[in-house]
Amino acid sequence: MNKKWWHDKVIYQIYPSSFKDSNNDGIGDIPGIISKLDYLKELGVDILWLTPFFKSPMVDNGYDVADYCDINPIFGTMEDMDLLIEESKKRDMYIMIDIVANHTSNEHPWFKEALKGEDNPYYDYYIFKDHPVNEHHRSCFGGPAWTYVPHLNKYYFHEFASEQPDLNWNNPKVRQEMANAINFWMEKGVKGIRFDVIHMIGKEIDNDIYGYGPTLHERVRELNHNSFGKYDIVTVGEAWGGIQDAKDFSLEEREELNMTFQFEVTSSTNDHSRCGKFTPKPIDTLFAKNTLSKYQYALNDCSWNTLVVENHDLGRCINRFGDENYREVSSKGIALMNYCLKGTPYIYQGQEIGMTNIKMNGLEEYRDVEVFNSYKDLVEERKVLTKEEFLEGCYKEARDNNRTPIQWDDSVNAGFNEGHETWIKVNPNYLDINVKNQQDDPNSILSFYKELLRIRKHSEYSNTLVYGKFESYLNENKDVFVYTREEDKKLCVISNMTNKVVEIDSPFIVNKVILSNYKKELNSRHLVLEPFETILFEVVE
Ligand code: ISL
Ligand code: CA
Repeated sequence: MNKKWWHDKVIYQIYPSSFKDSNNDGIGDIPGIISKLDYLKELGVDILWLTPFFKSPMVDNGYDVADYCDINPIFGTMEDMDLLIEESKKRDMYIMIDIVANHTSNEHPWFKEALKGEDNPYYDYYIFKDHPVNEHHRSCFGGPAWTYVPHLNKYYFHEFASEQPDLNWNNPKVRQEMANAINFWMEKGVKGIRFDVIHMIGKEIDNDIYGYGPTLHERVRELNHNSFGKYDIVTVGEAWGGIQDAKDFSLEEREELNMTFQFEVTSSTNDHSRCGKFTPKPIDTLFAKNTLSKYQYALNDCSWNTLVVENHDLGRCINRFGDENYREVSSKGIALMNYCLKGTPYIYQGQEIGMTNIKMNGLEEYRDVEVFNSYKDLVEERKVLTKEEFLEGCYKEARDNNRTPIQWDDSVNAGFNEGHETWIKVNPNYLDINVKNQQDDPNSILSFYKELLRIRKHSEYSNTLVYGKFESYLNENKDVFVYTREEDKKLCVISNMTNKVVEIDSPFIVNKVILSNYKKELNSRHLVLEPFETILFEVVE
């Protein structure tokens, strides 16, 4: 595996509408992001992944794109974006965009043209049929995946909301349009791309194949060759697959992407035999640690991992892997356990101050199309969940948990704006949990993140943490994750992943502690670990 400029970089995910509102219209914006670049620099992150900021009616908060080369006016202007790219670069930071290649908005001019009829050149940009190929195939947000267009007497396919028609990737013009859009951003100096549901662009609709269709890898490679592959950027695919899929996307010689997200651990808290994320279950720590190990071993020498515990679609990591009663230690422990693994750390906005899920007062306070479509589907139509069960599921897993405004300080609206309306509720716990509180406190979660990133990037341990070989220990222990990283130095992480006190015999004497979420004097193999206690130390025996 050849070394790359991005191997030691840390990626920070920004959800623009919830980051910082500069003009008090209730929605975060690009000038708001620019105003926080110094904060991000100080945190120690390098690449800013912005979820879609393109022109969009915002049915799915920007994942319904109406123009890939224009800015949504609620976020600002193209000049603002150029300034963001430039100001980031001045601080040695780079922008990663989020390309939604599988579908567009129904308000995209291509779809509006397509609706004019079979003779229109854009008709073939989408997937129209006389009848649904499989009328039981359900959209990812609940409800049918085929929508009838009366004036055409046809159905069109949409894997997500009906306002997100799927593109027809078998049409070479669609492939060229997407390459052109990417090249537009490459020329602007963007240095990264996250590809939304990229595993779906090889679908073979007539044979009822959606994810990982037969043409997938050929399509991704072609896109690489026609656009981003000509630039020295970093790419990550959102692809819901297993190890072989991760390799197929990311082995260097395949000339596709650099890495993919793995969701086996985060989605393991959804009961798929019932209603998925709306019927959550507690984390199985043995499964979690062994799955993380599995990906580490599989991609160790040949490819690259992503280290992710939160994003804009998942609940907060404290509520999934940690415990709100142990908010500070669990937040720090999860970070240390996860970001000392081999791969690229991804931090989701607000994670660095330990933001938590939000208790909404009923359905009205939610904003996500997935909540409303799933409610209609699961509660009203199929009646498989009661309203109470559904709301309980939302508290644990709804995407809006991660979309509440960033809590900057303890002023009205948490400093997200100057006290005007906000598009989504501010979590009332902002009085306790906010950036300002934590900035000057050396023991805060924020300070812990800064220290962790400093060690990872600018210390005598950096090379080991970036390139060191992974090995796991105590694989049968269901509570404690133990692993080493080795390359010139040997480092070990011991992480109690539970809210209980657990005793273990460590494979190595713990004495040269580098970072830990408890302040303790240690000098032994036998350890009595506090809830979520996590230790990074150098093995010197
Ligand atoms: O959160 C999910 C639904 O329960 C996921 O399955 C999600 O839909 C899936 O990860 C795809 O996500 C991406 O594409 C969606 C968009 O809504 C998500 O925000 C995005 O991350 C459609 O573009
Ligand atoms: Ca605004």
